[in-house]
Amino acid sequence: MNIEEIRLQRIKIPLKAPFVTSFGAVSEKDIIIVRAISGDHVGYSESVALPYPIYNEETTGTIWYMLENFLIPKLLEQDIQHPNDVTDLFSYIRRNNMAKAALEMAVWDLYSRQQGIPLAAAIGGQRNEIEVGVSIGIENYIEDLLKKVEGFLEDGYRKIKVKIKPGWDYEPLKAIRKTFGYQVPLMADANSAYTLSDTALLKELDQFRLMMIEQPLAHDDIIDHAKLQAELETPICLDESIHSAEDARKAIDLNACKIINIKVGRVGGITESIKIHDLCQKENIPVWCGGMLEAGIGRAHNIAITSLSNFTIPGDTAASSRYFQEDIISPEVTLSRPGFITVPKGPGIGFEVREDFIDQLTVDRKAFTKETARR
Ligand code: OSB
Ligand code: MG
Repeated sequence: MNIEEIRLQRIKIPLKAPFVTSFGAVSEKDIIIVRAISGDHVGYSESVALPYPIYNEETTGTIWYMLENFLIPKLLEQDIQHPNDVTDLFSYIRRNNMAKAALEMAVWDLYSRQQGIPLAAAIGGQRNEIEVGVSIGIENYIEDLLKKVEGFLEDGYRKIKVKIKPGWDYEPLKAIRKTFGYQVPLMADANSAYTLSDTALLKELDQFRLMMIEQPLAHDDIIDHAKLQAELETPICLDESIHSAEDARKAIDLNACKIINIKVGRVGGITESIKIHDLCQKENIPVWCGGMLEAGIGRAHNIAITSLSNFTIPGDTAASSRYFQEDIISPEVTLSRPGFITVPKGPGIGFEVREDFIDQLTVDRKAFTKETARR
């Protein structure tokens, strides 16, 4: 692939409103834009970690450190033939999946641009448009939540996901069902806020006939989720617990979940995401694409991965305007019709990157070549 240079550019971009979950609030995205350069071609990605280690152990700062000290030197050390090779190159490094993915995704974008085809086509995606939902954070008042649900339903979003935590679970879900009925595709995401001792309460939620409950138990658990799934009618979807195809295999084997949320960053890249996708397809486990409040470049990658055939449940990839005043790509991501986003037809991620706007948001940058990367 002849990758000559990797450039990192760290930007901060405020969210329109703080996003609140059971693990804390985020009011600004802190992102590393990665460019993989070969001749006239540039592949782009963005890091998806939060600024603090509250969703997983990584942060934007740890990603920069891993990229600079280990991942970029390793990648530039030899020439790779195909983006699939990146996963093997990085396999000697434990975890740090979001750091690995940040580089691997840029290589995949570069590869598809070198081939002159859309990223979606390069990974085997079939869809021309993807079906999407929206994730709503924890609100202070049920009235505020209902207003948001109403607005997103008007936009046509095909799945409403609400964040829950102890004390904000039964009542908000009941209010949504009472106000909008049982036809609304509704799910809850607990981000690990419960334990098996909450089983009785979680069983109470069965009455709301949720599409699924996402990650009710510990971020590193599979076993207790299997115990809980045996007690619940509501399907469990795992997010935080799945870091690899091997994790997915074990979770499916133990009946710890009936659905899996794939986040490319969390599992270390596009190649591993495809592996999980294919395994789940074989095992009749539907998947959907999760989100990390991505700006446009990450959002474009999410659109591409969702074009794969077993992404049969609407993902969390909402329009840019749901998160940001202005996005770093052009055009920004919009719904092409209610509840759907068109998969772009241009090469790579298929959106123009707004270099000027990214420069305005920049707080740090560094370039690496074969010569300068080696320590
Ligand atoms: O658990 O899916 C999650 C955001 C940040 C960290 C974790 C999660 C989320 C979301 C929002 O639910 C998804 C999105 O809209 O990007
Ligand atoms: Mg989640």
